[in-house]
Amino acid sequence: MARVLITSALPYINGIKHLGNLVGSMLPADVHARFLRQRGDDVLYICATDEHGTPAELAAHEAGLEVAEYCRIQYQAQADIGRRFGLSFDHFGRSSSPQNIELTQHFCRKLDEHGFIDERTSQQVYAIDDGRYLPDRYIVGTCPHCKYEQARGDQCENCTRQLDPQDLLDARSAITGSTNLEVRETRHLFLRLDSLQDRLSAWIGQHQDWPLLVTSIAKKWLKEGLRERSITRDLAWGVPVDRPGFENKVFYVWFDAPIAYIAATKEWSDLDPQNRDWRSWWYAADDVRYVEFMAKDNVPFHTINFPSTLIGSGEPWKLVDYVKGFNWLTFYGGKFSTSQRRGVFMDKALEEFPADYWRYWLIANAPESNDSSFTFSSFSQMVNADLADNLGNFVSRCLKLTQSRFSAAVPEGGTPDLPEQDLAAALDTKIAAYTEHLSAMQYRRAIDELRAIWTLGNNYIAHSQPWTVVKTDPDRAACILRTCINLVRLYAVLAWPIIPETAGRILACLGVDHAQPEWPSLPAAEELTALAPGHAFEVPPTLFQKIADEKVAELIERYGGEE
Ligand code: B3M
Ligand code: ZN
Repeated sequence: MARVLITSALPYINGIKHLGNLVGSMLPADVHARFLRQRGDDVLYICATDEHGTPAELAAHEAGLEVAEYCRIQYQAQADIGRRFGLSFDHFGRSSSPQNIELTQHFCRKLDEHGFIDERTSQQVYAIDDGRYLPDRYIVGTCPHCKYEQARGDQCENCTRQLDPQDLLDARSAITGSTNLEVRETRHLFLRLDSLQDRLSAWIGQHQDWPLLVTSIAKKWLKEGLRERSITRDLAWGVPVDRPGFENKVFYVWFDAPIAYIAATKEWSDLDPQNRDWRSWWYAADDVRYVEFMAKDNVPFHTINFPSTLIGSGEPWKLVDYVKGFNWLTFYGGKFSTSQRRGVFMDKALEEFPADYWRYWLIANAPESNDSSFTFSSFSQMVNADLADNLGNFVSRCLKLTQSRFSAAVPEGGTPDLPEQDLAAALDTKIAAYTEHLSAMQYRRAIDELRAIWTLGNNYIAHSQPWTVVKTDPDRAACILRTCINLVRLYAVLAWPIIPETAGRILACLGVDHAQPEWPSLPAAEELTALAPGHAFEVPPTLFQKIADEKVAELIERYGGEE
């Protein structure tokens, strides 16, 4: 039994996440956690809300709430929507927890002890009327190069040039529009990534097995040469910097957010004395395999910054063993956008269709080697063909036919013959491939196999025609249907990581373990006899409703997609 620690990138607190956020981190991590638990591994899946930074402050301000209160409400909303999407976190914590404050300060102290922290004076724009320092991207003005009027203090998005706030013409606060700005001297802490470059390169070099997407980003950073990075900010909201002269400063959100993976594990550990000590997962934890899930924009922070924090501490903290990175999911080829409310968000998604419909489409179309595009017609086609026709019809057909020709129990009679042997042989190959792809976190390939496994059942029943055979040879029909009902069980067990709610419902109707069914380990021929004659079942109501073309048109209208 392996011990596997899984984390997914921490969702920002500023509002409910969209499908792009979900497929790039939490959902695939959940599939991995579920699959490994089914195989009997000791899994700990940790996530949390990322609550610091200027976006949280601004969102709270917009909502007319204190930041802490805003975060409390949004945390509840995100925890709730995660539950409703079937995300099986062992703990969903918060980066604003006391545990994270303590650990973040601890890491800074340790880094300092080992000479990896510099204190330096830098210049920062202060908005006199707003009474606060402004982060570079909250200063807007005219680009000196292309004269674009909405350029930000860190970059002009029109000509893409990198800028300093001082470069902008007619600079103003993006928050209040005030032009009453001045440049002030301010002291900050810098993490000496440059001094850690060699150790990081060596460590990245050991991980040739990671997705190319991930290693290429890390190597690009290393090649350009790491520079020291400021890890403190002049803000009121965040983890306080416990150092004389830093009373009004907090840590940069990207310094404390990854540490919150550890802190959230400590939250989990502190909650229940039954839980294993958090240190056993993170500290000198050589028996743990640690896997991270994230979208590509988060990769530098997880392959450069966070490992630097851990290595530079001089303590034996667990470094990630495998980074699963994702490209972008687009909405009709364009960007999903939280600020512009473009695309489908997790709460609205569940108002339209059950979680499993979304989980299935997203995993089947995970942006692994390329970006992938969400469209309602792709979504409806896949739900209709794969879930409603291929899986759903098979389940209800087998069970209804058995109930009407025999009774609501696995029928007795006949013995498996050539068609059953062929079926079992095909299943053995495909289940092995499916298991392999899930282990390797190759989700598109995994779903291709799962779909093919479902098709095997439909071909089998179409060729064996139990509805005709029953009239002349009831024993043979019983054998076919018994095989089919066992296939139904096998399908639900195999689909459980992807569509847990439906899989659980099917297994409940079959009267077998539906909380966390064990992964099949026997040859298919034996798996197909697991439910013995006489075992009672219930016929579930329709598992998946087909999505009609009119509904697709209506969704496009409402969500602003364009075919
Ligand atoms: N909140 C960014 C994101 O969700 C950030 C991830 C933090 S992971 C430590 O894309
Ligand atoms: Zn420009």
